Formats: sequence, structure tokens, C-alpha cells
Amino acid sequence: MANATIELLRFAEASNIPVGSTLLGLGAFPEQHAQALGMVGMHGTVQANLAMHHADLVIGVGMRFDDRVVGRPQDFAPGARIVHVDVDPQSFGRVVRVDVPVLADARAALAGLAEVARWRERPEWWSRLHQWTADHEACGFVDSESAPRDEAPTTPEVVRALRRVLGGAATVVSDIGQHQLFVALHHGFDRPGQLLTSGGLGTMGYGLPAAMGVKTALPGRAVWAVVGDGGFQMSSPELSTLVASKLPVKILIVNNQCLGMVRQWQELFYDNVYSHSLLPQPDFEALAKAHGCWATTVRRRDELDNALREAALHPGPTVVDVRVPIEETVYPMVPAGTTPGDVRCLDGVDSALC
Ligand SMILES: Cc1ncc(C[n+]2csc(CCOP(=O)(O)OP(=O)(O)O)c2C)c(N)n1
Repeated sequence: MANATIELLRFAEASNIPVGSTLLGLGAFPEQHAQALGMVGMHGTVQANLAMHHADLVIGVGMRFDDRVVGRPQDFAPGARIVHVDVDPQSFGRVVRVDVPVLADARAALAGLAEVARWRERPEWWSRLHQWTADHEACGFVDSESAPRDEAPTTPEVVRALRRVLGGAATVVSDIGQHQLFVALHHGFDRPGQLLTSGGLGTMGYGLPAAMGVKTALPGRAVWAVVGDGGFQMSSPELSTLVASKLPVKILIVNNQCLGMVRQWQELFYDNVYSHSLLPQPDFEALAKAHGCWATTVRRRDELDNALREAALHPGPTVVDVRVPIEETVYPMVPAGTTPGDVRCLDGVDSALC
């Protein structure tokens, strides 16, 4: 929001310090940059979480150190001095201790830091970071090259297909739940404003209306709402508004036939008691068509790219209902009440083994 992208890049490169992003910060630092670690927090990457935990210095710029990022606050980054840059003095020390509060606009602060930064090679630190990245590259994503073409694609595949087919040109507006974290982990964001999502409060039903707002403000942009089947049902009447306003918003329903994030917690922490998370749902293709939208359903991975391409080329609003497996789990994960140093990968492989 401070338009500090260039200053951030300059400071990072001038100092050779690795950069992690919060969910709402994704895109502020290009994810393909050699110093990018990806997202921090409960479903952030292993390398970003371990980097925070083992760092001797953490500089938080414009972020809130909220509980989804820091885990157990008293044990956050135990060996680090913490510098916190924010425009709101109330945010200092609200969640974690702060050694150096800096009351400043992010852009001004980063420009100042870039001026005084000294480049250091930090070979040991970088070799640990590269090792963590290499060890956990496949965490949460099983390569689907050899997977049966006639089976349902996984959500990471769907997200990567979206990026591939649209060439990263679209503005992605995500709803709340597993699909949201899969988008954050697997799309790759290079510019601010490329991803909009409801962080903090995490209000399901946000995705479609927010996408309509973006499309109205930026009619020249391709705008894709990526929603879960649960969240979509909280705002699906907006299909009428879409058709009436002739707004060509593209809707991608990541349809796992359940409230996936609730189901994941029930599986991991509540003895597989799937109370009220496995819900019946309407035929979304039929529902969309009833509203006058172009719509299709994807049941096999070999149908995915074509369906996305067709939807992208269609001049009006579209709905692509992609059936993904019910039993997906978003990894990496920092379980509630633990620290980023306890980040877990796929079952049985956790960072304690790194
Ligand atoms: C309005 C609202 N109600 C409940 C929740 C709690 N919640 C967070 S994720 C989630 C499940 C989302 O399911 P779905 O939209 O199908 O997405 P998925 O997790 O399956 O990708 C729920 C119920 C919420 N964030 N917002």
C-alpha cells in the first residue's frame, strides 16, 4: 500500500537478506527472485518459516506479526532482534516483543535502509536456506506429470494451470479456505495487487463480490475469482448481478465437495470427526447456466487447461467448476500453538528432521 516495491527490492539486493511475505504482502517482492522465500506463517513455506525461527534479525515491514504468522508469540524468533516498521505506533509490541520500533512509512524506511545497507555474502545462512528449500520443494505438491489423465486434478495442479494458461496476467481474487492457501503457495505472484484475499478476518463469501469490484475498477484486467464450493455458496446470488451488469468476471470453483479447511482440522486435530463439513451442494454448472452464465465442469486433469482457456476467451462471465479430491490437506503447516520452527510437511516429515 506504500508503493514500496522498488525500495524493498533495492534494500534486499543491497543487503543480500532473504525476503518472506505475509499472505497480504504476496506480490510486493517477486516470488521468482533468488532471495524470495515465499509466504511466511501457518501455511507458509518451510524455508520462510525456518528462516524466521532461526534468524538473528527479523525486519517486519508494514505487517502485524499476527498469530497466523508468529504462532506461539513468546517463542517467536527466539534468537532474533526484531525491527518493526509501521505507520501505526499501536502495532508495536502488540503481539511479539519489538527491539527496534520504527514509526515510518514503509517506502521511506526501506529507501533509508537501502542507503545504509552493506552487502554481505552470508554463505552459511544461504546454504541452510537453500538446503531447507531443496529438502521441501515437493511438500504439498506431488508431481502430476505421470498421474492418470482421467482422474481429478489436485488443487496445486489447478492453481499452477491457472498461472500457466493465463501467463500470470490475471488479477486473482481468492476466497477463504484450503484453495486460498494453495493459491498463495502455488501461483507465484510478481506484482502488488495481483492477489486480493481476505486476510485476518478471513470472511468466506468475499471472493466473488471483491472480484466484481476489481473488474469494475479495472475493466481491462482479466479478473479470476478462485473460490471454494462452500464460500461460493455464500455469494452465488451475485451471478445475477454479474449477468445483469455484463461483467466478465471469471469464476473458478475449486470443488472438493466439502468445507475443506474445516475438514482438514477435523482430520488432523479432532479424530476424524467430520461434523458438518461434508455438505451436499448444487450442480454449479447448472446453477450458473440458469443465471445465464457460460459454465463448464472439469472432472479429469486432461480437461483442465482447455476449460480455463475457453473461459478466458469467452466474452462474458463464466464459471468453471473443477472437481478436486475431497481428502486434500494443505501443507506445509505450523499447527496452532507451536512456532514457525515446528513447521510440518507432509505427514511424518517435519522440520525437526531437517
Ligand atoms: C463467513 C465465514 N464462516 C466460517 C468461516 C470459517 N471457515 C474458514 S475456511 C472454511 C471452509 C471453507 O470451505 P470452502 O469454501 O469449500 O473452501 P475449501 O477450504 O474447501 O477450499 C470455514 C467454514 C469463515 N472463515 N468465514
